[in-house]
Amino acid sequence: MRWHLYCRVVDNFGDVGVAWRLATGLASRGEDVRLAVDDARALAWMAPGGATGVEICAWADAPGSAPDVVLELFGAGLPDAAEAAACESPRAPRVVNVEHLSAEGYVERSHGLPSPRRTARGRPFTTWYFYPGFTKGTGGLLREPGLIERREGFDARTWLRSIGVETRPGERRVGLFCYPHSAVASLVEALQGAPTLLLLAHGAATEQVGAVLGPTLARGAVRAVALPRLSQLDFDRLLWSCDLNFVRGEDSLVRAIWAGAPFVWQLYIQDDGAHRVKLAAFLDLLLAGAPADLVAAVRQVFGNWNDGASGSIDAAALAPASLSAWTTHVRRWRGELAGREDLVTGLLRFAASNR
Ligand code: TRH
Repeated sequence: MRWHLYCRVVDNFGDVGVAWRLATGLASRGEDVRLAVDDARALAWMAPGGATGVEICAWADAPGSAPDVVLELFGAGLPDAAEAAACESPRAPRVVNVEHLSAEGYVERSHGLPSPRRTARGRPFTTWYFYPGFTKGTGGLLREPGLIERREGFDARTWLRSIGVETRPGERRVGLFCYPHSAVASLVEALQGAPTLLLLAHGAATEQVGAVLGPTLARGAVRAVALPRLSQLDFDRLLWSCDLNFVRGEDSLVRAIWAGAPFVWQLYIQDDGAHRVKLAAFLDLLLAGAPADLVAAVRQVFGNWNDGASGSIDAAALAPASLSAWTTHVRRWRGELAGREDLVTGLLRFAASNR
């Protein structure tokens, strides 16, 4: 099928990051994909080589050949011409709105529902909600075929050396990808209990840890390395290389789950506090069946890390013994999630149905 994807970059890297994973996921299954994006700058470092089968174009470029499926990403709208084609062309495409990821109950209730709309010229057309999610009644999570196997066969030390990072025996590795105003001073303190290499994602993590540690990027048991912007494939490898990952937003959360190591998730802050509800729903799913002491530790770390710069990170939760129990639990949950249908497979089925 021919797919036209439309992505508007509202903020940060998650919008285009998810759009790119979707586009390449579809293309790798033999689909013909055109990705229209209003700001493609991040793709230059996220996907420097592009991908076979994916054409990137500007937001308002004429649609050209008629698509079978139009994907509106995150409810950010469609260009007028794409909307018009959705109801005026003789063979109207199916329009699917791929929404944000959440563990909240509305996701299962809303997934797959139609939404009647009107074009700029008042013509009616229908879009269909497709909600990514963690449970069976949702659209699932992005997971390429063979991903877990590739992760398990991965040699972290060799890869880190290839990007100029030398590891030391007995040193745990912690990845940090976070928003500005994070509790990095408290985190550096909490990590003092064991030799630690802190691997800093380009941007806010590097800036904040640099301000705390100064130019040596070291204090006590903690040393840090500032990384350049990585391609999306290498960003995954970074997560695979760490014993603990701090991630933010949506896409890196999913990738941290597949990495199979403990992770702490920082949510994109919403003015109305909706991110707190979203966090609570996620923790309920993540921690179902976990031992009580682990539940308490993980809830505390996630909660405090989402309190911004004033958050206080509990050293005991990050101690090796706690991380070991945490790893066991995360891997069990990963196995459960990896047993479900992945998002691209579900989307292909959804797009082909009711046509
Ligand atoms: O950048 P984010 O904070 O994006 C956010 C969220 O998606 C949020 O839900 C959305 O509403 C908001 O943007 C507008 O975090 P996220 O989702 O993890 O996206 C980061 C992307 O950047 C991800 O695809 C991985 C990629 N990345 C790289 O490819 N290389 C890098 O070096 C880094 C640091 C990130």
